[in-house]
Amino acid sequence: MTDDSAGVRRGTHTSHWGAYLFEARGESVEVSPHPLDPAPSALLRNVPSSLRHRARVRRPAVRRGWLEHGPGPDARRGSDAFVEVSWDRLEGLLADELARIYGTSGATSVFGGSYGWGSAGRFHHPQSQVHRFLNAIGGYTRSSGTYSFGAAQVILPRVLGRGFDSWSGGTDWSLIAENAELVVAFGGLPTKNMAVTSGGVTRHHADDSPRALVDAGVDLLVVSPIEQLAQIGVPSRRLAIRPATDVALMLAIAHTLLVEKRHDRAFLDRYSVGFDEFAAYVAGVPDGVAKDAAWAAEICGIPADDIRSLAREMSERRTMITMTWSLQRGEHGEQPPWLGVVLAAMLGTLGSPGLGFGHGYGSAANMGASPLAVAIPTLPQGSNPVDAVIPVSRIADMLLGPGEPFDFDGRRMAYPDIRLVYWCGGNPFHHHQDLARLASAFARPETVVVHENMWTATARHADIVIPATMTLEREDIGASKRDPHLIAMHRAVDPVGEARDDFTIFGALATRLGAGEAFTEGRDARGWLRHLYAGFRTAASERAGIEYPDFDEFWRLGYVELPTAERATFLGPFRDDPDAHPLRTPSGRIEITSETIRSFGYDDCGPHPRWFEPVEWLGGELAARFPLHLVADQPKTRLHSQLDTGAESQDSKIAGREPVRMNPIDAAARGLADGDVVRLVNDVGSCLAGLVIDDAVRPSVVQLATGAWWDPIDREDPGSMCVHGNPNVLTSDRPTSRLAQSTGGQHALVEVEPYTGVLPPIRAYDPPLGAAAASRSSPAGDDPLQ
Ligand code: PGD
Repeated sequence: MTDDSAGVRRGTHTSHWGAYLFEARGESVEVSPHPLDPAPSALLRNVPSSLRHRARVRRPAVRRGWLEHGPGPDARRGSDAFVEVSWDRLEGLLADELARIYGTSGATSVFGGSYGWGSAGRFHHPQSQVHRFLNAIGGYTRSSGTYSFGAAQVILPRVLGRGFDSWSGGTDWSLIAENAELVVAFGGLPTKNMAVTSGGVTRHHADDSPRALVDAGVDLLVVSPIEQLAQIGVPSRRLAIRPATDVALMLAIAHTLLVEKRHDRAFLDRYSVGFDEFAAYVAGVPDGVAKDAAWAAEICGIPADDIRSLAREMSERRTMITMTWSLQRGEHGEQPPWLGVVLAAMLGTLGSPGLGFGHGYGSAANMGASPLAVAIPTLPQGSNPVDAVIPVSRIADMLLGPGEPFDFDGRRMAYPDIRLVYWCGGNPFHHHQDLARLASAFARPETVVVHENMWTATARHADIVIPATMTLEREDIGASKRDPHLIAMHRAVDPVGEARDDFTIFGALATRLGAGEAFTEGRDARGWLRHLYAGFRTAASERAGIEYPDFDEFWRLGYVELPTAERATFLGPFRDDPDAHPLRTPSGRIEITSETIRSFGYDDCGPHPRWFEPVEWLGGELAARFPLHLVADQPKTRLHSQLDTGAESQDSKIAGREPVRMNPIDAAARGLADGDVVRLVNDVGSCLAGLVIDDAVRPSVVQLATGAWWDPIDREDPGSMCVHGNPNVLTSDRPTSRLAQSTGGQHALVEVEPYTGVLPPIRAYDPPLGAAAASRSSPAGDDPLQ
């Protein structure tokens, strides 16, 4: 970090989408890729253009209705005006309200699940901060799992044992390149997702990873309704599958392997349990329906001969099966990863270097990267005395149905009665499904508190909005599992308006509530960075024998390198010796049929992988009215909804709307032209979007990424049309199954029609009434109601 005589401040920084250098002159900041990064992400462009955007939350703000009438359920959340208040008044109001709720309703009535990616720094990590704070003042109802891979997080530990999640143990890309002849990529390898990872990427390899496979002579077969690799010039074959039908295809592959005796019986006998019951199901014994190639062809739209040839090819060549997380983000999302494991077991390749199965390739940058030999620093969160937990995507069910029973991974539980919702570093009005329903759920609590950088739809739905700094306005340490650098995140600029760090805010609140020492442990932010770095340095020395420079030197250097451990093979130790390294399943083996899941008695999951017909798919009844399958995937021009305000995201919009891609055949059938503004509609809701005609998208499929900020045309009617293009007004809030209760947000059936009305303005980035006026003219703390 340097400050020159002309007042130019230079330093290093990082984000979920990459490390970078900055140069700050007064209020203006320029960023450039970090020299460590050979292929930096274009998402960096979003940073400087968002820093002083009008959407920033500049001052503490309280919703007018809450201030005037006190806490309580209120349907005006989302459309009400705000009143800006001084920090002192805000802290007083919030501390009193927290004391009241904890005193009258108890810690279980506080929902602090607060899901979201927030920012990349390890100390100012918003979720860690809010959890540590709530633990310090009495605890909270938490959430379990993620929107990224929540179904896999429940099913994989049932099939492969505790400890197997979708972040752990992935086989190294280089081992795949060295060992595989064929990669069958269910969901493909969308490199746009490989530009990001939670905590940051310092050496992007996104396009290179699939290219390196091809260069090594590996054949890539992409199974996806949307072409991906051809667009970046990587040769591959593609099966343009009907969305949400991969399970049928995989079952038919299993059928061919079975009837042609191409499955590895010895492997199955030694390493798995429950194959025979699954095989009987595939053969059609219990239901009279053989899951053969002809059966699957009708469902997934791939010719039966192609399915049979693929099964034969997979059994004859050294095959790696990869699967994106997106496949489990749909109805019955537990089935694809379970079946992926079963197919690799049938091929006898699970646990072989570079072969077998891998989940999450094409979903995040660090999948397939080598693990680190040292642990990265993280902020301890303390312990939570409250047991209450919900599956993360059941937030609307919980708020709408206190006391209602629900199932979750074998447990029968009841939703707690939530009085206060506390969110820090997430945007549920981006990430949740059926946003109109979510809005009605957010009307129920007595108080909603949100820390935000920006006036997102979530901030608008709060009663108390706390302006949080963005990372360039504070110091931190950036690091991610499986990324080879620890980055000093220098401060570039002073905070916008009166924004404060989440840590400072929580520290002040904790002090008012008598838990200041428990929360801060007597350290300020810099003290915590020194403390976390010292812990990392000691552990690296003691456990890995690596001597790192002291904090001051690290801070001066801007980064240190992190060594990688031996390249990993998923399930390698288990394959080498299943008795010495049994899986932590009841049988110690791969559970192709799970007696545990059978014992739960669910009719929508188990006891082995199966085809469940979804409600929303092109072969179902609903398709008669809504004949296009919407794939609502991750955006290419931003991370989730973050920095939708930025240049890279804004440049992709069409007439200010999020682009929706459609095959030319479907566009012609509807008389639509490239660049038209169109309306997507179904029974859940409707939105506008800007049309891109693109034959990379399969006929009858449209693709609209998540993350355009929700912008209902009538703020008082959350069910009204979103004028901007947020697909979560169209997705249903149906869980994957009673097992994982995860999100199915990737898919919805829709119709697309021309939009011929006058184009409504985009108001998503305008601060709400009260906040906007005050941020322009009123001095800090000018509170008309004080
Ligand atoms: P982000 O846009 O990353 O989305 O959902 P998530 O809530 O993580 O939200 C992070 C928020 O944190 C932003 O509003 C940002 O301004 C704020 N923030 C950033 N830094 C700070 C900070 O330092 N302090 C505070 N207080 N706030 C900060 C992502 C989720 O969406 C995920 S992970 C997935 S995989 C899901 N994907 C889909 C999908 O495929 N399809 C649909 N339909 N829906 C999805 N939703 C899910």
